[in-house]
Amino acid sequence: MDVEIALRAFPDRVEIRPNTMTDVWRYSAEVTAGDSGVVEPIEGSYLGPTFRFRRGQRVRLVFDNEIPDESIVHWHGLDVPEDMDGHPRFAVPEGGRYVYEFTVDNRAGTYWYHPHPHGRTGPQVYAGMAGLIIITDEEEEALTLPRGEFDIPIVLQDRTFDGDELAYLPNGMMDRMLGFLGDEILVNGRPDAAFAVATRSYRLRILNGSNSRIYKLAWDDKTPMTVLTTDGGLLEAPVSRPYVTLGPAERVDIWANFAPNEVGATRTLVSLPFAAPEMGGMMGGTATLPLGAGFDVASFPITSVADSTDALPDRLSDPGFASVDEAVNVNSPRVVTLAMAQGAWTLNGRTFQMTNVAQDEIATHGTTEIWEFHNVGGGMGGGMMGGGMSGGLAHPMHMHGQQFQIIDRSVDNAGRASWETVSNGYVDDGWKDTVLVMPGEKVRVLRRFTSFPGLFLYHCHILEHEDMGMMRNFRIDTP
Ligand SMILES: [Cu+2]
Repeated sequence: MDVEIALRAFPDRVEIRPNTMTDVWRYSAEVTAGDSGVVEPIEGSYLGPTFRFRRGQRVRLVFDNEIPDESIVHWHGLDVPEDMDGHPRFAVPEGGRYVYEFTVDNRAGTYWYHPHPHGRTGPQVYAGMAGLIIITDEEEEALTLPRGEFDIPIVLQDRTFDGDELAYLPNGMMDRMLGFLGDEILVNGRPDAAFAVATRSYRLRILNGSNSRIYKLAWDDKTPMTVLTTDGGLLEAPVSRPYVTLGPAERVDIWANFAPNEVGATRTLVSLPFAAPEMGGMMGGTATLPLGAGFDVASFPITSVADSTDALPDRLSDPGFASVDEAVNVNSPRVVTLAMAQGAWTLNGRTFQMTNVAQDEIATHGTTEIWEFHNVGGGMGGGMMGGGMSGGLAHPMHMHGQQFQIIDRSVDNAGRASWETVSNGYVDDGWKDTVLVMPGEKVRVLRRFTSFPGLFLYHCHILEHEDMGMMRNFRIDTP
């Protein structure tokens, strides 16, 4: 073992808003053997410490659950064996312990960890249980990317306060169906985020750690967004977008260059308005900051002149992509239909069963497949909410295990108007573990099943949808 870490989840009180203490559940970690630099706390935040792993590192994490609820930890985006992946069947009760041992074998990039007990992920993440995993490798170390103080994590979450305390109120069927939307944006667990910067380039590691909110991220001065990574690490080369659409659980690292700015100026990272998918006549739920509203995310006051900067590399990595020709089902993609049925969000009409897989959820180890996520839109069926529903909701689909590639997307006419307000911000050029699927949209992805066999999850990463059962197992069988 290269490094051993004691990881706790426990109730705590922290200062989220100035001069106010708030109850949270959070992670803390301590290196008990090996390089102590692997654990890096985020000062003044309820977020768990950042784990800084190196590809090839062998790690042991001893998780002690000290919250009054069952829990288990999922390493989001990491390719680890089935019993190391935080599947809800391994959840431990309060006072319980789960020992993880795995080799870090992911590409350099930004990943994260969060709880994964069935039915309880939404409230636990909301209460504060989440943290970043930053992986480096040789390929990245050869690049002149901004490092150290010029490499800034930006974890986006929305929260609602009731007095001094966090309010999590998806109690009504409506809020659970829509997904929780907070009325205040927190960055790294704090409101009113401001990062003093110098006139040079920075790497901003952005995680959408929100339960349900989609962001449409842009610079207020219309500087294009320069993207270095997606979920599964460095792109082949930087790409530029007018804005970046980031669904729950998705990550991008942005190359931000403040060299052209004057000291005394401020640039602001904003979320632009977009036409949020609607569900018939019942959009909005109880949210005071509805999905699709615009708001400021973080300001970057330029406070000093830098004596040096890092230039943007032309080329970043060799992604080692698979080819569509490798797929064993080129002409018959495995279709996963995202829809409302009998008052629940479903995958192919099914909801979660702890250990069951259907016949059409079994892949063969050693193969590559095309999966097609089809969000049929359509809103709420079954007459539960009354008739006349149209539209539907966006679903960020996450697959555990190996990262996948996005082959292509298409959208139907009913979904097109809303889709066009976010689709120029998709970054489909790199490895992904979560893909936003808008209403009426079909997304085809290419996924290798060449790593660990066993039982893994795929699910919607709107945590209220996941908790309601918009999650299934798939199984990778050895031939
Ligand atoms: Cu969903």
